[in-house]
Amino acid sequence: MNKKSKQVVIPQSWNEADKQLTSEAVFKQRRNILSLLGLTAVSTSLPGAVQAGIFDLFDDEKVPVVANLNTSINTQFNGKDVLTPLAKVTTHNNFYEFGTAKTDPSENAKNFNGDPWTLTVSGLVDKPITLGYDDLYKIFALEQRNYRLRCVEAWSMVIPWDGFSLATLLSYVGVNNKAKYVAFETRYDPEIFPGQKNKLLGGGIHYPYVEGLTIEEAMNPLTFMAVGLYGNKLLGQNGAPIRLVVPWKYGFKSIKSIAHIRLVDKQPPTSWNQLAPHEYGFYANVNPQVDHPRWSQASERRIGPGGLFSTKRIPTQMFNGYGEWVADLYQNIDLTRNF
Ligand SMILES: Nc1nc2c(c(=O)[nH]1)N[C@H]1C(S)=C(S)[C@@H](COP(=O)(O)O)O[C@H]1N2
Ligand SMILES: [Mo]
Repeated sequence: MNKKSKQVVIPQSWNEADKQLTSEAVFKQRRNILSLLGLTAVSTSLPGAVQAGIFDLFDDEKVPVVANLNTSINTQFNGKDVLTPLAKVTTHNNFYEFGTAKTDPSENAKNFNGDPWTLTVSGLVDKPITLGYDDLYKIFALEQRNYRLRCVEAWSMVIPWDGFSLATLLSYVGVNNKAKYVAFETRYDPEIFPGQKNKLLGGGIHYPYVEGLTIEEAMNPLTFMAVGLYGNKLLGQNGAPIRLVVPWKYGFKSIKSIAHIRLVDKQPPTSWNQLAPHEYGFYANVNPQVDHPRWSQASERRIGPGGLFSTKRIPTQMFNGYGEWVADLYQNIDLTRNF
């Protein structure tokens, strides 16, 4: 694909000039692309992210995929943010079980799609459950939400996730009132995840990767279990078949490829906190006022079609811009000490 058509097909706000590209030629070109996909018009039955993102799929000359998950758009989260191209969402990843370089997960997860799978939900619940791979897509209605993902390393993306709220799952199993925290654990299987048996590849983390939330955080309507993105099942590198997404916290809280969820009465250990407690706390709320000991958290780079260094830094927002939903949770907490 030549440079010109690339510019044409990628809607983006990081390049103001591209906003002017609304000529008839551009329109015709879009129509041609759509008819190649068997879509003569931008169908309203397609998830919005796919409508907006369908052109992005041509970035890096990736073969486009049409949404196959039965998902409905939650328009509450369709803000002004420009979606990160699928090609970037699936090739710039942190998933240390597959290696620490950003391209390791996409390269090393090629044969991993999460099938077969077992997810257990147990502990202080009324009705513990074990879900199989197929259950993950049918037990609850799927919805699509565009969320900002802010990594503690000061880069960010905007990703249309498909899934259901964690509160829906927790309500389904029934939360015992002794439950104060929710503990999450990634599947432990060194045959699938080479980083779990090779210390260097795995970045020194003690596996399985574990994470946790307070019960109030877990029940917050923003807290999401993703089984897909851009309308398709998650690829291995993004945490197939099911991962957590907590958009107001640094990305490392959004644990991938979850095998166990346990409701507990004590604060559970979390992997990055275990590795470097002075750098990564339990809360890990996005906070431009509390710097990482080794870098500023005041701003970030939003990854665009051109990759990490193609964009200017933008200011980081308190709670990643989700304060209206979550600020209440932290009213009596000193966020400098509880970082
Ligand atoms: N099991 C597991 N989950 C993980 C990680 C990991 O290394 N292992 N990395 C985290 C980090 S640091 C980030 S920023 C996000 C990245 O998600 P993405 O690659 O799908 O964008 O996943 C998080 N979940
Ligand atoms: Mo991260």
